[in-house]
Amino acid sequence: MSNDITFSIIKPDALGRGDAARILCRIAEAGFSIAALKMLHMTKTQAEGFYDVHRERPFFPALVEFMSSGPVMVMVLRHQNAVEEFRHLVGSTDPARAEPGTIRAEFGTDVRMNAVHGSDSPENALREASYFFSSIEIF
Ligand code: FUP
Repeated sequence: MSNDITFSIIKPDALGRGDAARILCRIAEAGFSIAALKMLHMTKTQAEGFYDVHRERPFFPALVEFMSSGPVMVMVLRHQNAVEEFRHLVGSTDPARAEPGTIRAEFGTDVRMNAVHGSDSPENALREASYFFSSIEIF
């Protein structure tokens, strides 16, 4: 399995505050290149599909509500060992526990409104990238 791509979302909290450009800068400075990028506003059904693995979790309804509450930026990023490198850059799920200097520590509010998504495995990176992009849209 190729491990040179990961999938990310700049979530509605960060986009709504106008932090997207600064987050993209942080991503570029960390050496990631953008293989695909677009802005969209997910429907509830699309957000439910994206987070299908969390369907039984108690936080699922609020997560879907939040992720469909405003526009997001979805992107595919390239880097050697992309999934792991990006999760280091993003930090822990809860911004209060995220390491200083990580994107979530700087831009996240709480465990739900945590500014960015990053895939947790190469398999999920491919699945998530293909949820939003066709193969001819990934460079
Ligand atoms: P992460 O891989 O760090 O994005 O975290 P998870 O896969 O565990 O969770 C996915 C998303 O569910 C998080 F980004 C935010 C949301 N979530 C909550 O809203 N509440 C929780 O208690 C845990 C996760």
